[in-house]
Amino acid sequence: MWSAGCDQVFQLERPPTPPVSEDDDGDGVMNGEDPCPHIAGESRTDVDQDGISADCDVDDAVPSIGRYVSIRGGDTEDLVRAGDGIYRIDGDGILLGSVQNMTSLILPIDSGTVLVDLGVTTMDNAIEDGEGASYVELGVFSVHRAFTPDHEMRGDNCFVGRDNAMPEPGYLEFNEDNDWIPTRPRFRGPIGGMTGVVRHVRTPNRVTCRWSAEGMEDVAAGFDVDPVLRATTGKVAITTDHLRVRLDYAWFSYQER
Ligand SMILES: [Ca+2]
Ligand SMILES: [Ca+2]
Ligand SMILES: [Ca+2]
Ligand SMILES: [Ca+2]
Repeated sequence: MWSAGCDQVFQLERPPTPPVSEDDDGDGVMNGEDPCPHIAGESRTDVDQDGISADCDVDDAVPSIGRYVSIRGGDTEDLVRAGDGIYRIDGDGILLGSVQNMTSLILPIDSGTVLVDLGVTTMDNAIEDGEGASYVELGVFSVHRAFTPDHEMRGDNCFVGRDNAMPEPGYLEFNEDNDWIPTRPRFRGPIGGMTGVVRHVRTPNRVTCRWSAEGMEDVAAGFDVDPVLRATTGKVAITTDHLRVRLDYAWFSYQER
């Protein structure tokens, strides 16, 4: 276990990078050849011939870049780690976040057209662990130009969270360029121990987010991007707030500016 600032310890614990010759989704196609390395049995539709199938391409009409981070043994590859949370290797994945603070993984790209799929299991959290937080959240941010430690300039984002004060405590929350959007679908179910996939898509016209968890119906919503913000580009980030998640993989599909 280590905290930000103990990079050296983390490096020592890091095993060799998993080869592209592994088959993480078990569909018989090795990661390096797989048009969606995290989705088994995806469609083979690939209109723009960029090697990314339509099922995980941010735009299958325009060539995109696909980047798969298989977080085996805690390896986050080129994702930048930030915040006070704990990163701990847990089997093949990484435990990201802490119940006290906010933790982030940041992909420093310059794009306004981004798809992010995260394979996660929610673990310890400040609500169920009695740490006194009123909510816990897992967030995916895109186009946030700064992502400063004080949480300014967060850009477009969605959160999968839980607020126990509400009758349906689970929620999706959206913010456009850091401004709260009233759309906030709610759902039942625990926040701890859930295994699922967060999909966040940001195009110049729309932001959508979907939470697909085992044992419940998918929850999805979105909002149209304000025209004055359409040309905005920036980084992508994954955050946890008062919550620890086991992160198994991250898939990014995006277009360079
Ligand atoms: Ca595969
Ligand atoms: Ca696949
Ligand atoms: Ca494609
Ligand atoms: Ca594409």
